[in-house]
Amino acid sequence: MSITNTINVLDIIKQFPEFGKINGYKPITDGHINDTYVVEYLLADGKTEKYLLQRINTNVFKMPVELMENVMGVTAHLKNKIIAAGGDPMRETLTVYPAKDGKNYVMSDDGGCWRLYNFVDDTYSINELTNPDDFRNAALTFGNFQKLLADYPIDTLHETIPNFHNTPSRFNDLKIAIENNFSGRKEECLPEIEFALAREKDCAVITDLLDSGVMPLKVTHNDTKLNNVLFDKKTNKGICVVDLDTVMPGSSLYDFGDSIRFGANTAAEDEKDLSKVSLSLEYFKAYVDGYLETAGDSLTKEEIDLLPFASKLLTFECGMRFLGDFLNGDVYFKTEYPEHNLVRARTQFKLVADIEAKMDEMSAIVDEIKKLKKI
Ligand code: GN1
Ligand code: MG
Repeated sequence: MSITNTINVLDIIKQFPEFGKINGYKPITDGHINDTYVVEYLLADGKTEKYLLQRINTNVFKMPVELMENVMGVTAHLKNKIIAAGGDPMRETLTVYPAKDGKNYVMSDDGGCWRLYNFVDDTYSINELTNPDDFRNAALTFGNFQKLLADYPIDTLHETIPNFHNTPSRFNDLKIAIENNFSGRKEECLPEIEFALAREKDCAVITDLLDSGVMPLKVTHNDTKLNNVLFDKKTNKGICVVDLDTVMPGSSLYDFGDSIRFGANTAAEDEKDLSKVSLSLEYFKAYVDGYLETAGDSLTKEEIDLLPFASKLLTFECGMRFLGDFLNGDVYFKTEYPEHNLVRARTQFKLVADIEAKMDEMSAIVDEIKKLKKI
């Protein structure tokens, strides 16, 4: 269920500029965190124009004002780069429309924080791949996003969710959730708990390398789900990276691994039939190829060699988060039915097991592409 149940959305819309007569609005249900609406206006010339209204989930993003500061900074930086490259800044990144009072957001009486973006017309997003080319295009787009932000002043970014991809900290959160067992559902997920606890030694691999300075900290997206890329309807190329709430200092491996977790899974994130869940080597290869094409130059040897491991770790981390939320009583991710988080945790862990079995093949693919691209 949406968290927006008491607020009148129209009252919020009216606090943003009047682009025309409000024709109406409707919710978009993609995404597990924020509430999103498409708002349509009728313009004076009879045409219609769409905008994207979002309520930031302040239970998850506890510092929405700082978050919006990040978004403003990052989109301004991207726009400059896009213009310099001869691109279209209204299609290749998001535009925030300030409210009538000049702020980049509107606070509602219930503590909600709302913002208005442009709606990038003639694009689509993909939830389930049907061919490796689309995934390669997504990789090009996410890799390019990282490249464009490589010289962004990293110290000015607020950490919108502290320890977001700190896997040891996520492991600890899971242990606390198991101990608290607030939902009383621990008995329903004993095999999953066992699976997770057996993998503690994997958790610190990336954070240790970052902490020791062996691996560089970069400006990363941190939520590189396939459906966070908009594809152009005409060219079918990825053109715009959306969902900028978690742009923070991080590792390139987080962005790579999270993309594989979602896109290279042969089944949906919440598939109940686990026999359908596996890692597609074909899709993995397509993503490595695209990612190295745009981000390859900026990746270190350690980063490239850890691409297969990162795919496993980010999948494991997400599985732990779903499992923890199931144990906590579904307080973080939106769910559609009581076991939804457990179903999600199971797909992630099945995928982890499959990646473990395919690790050598995945490394061979990375080596092959490295050679081809002379990296
Ligand atoms: C959430 O909102 P959405 O669906 O893009 C989550 C990601 C998870 C993802 C799992 C802020 O992303 O970290 O990987 O669900 N975002 C946040 O599908 O927690
Ligand atoms: Mg998100």
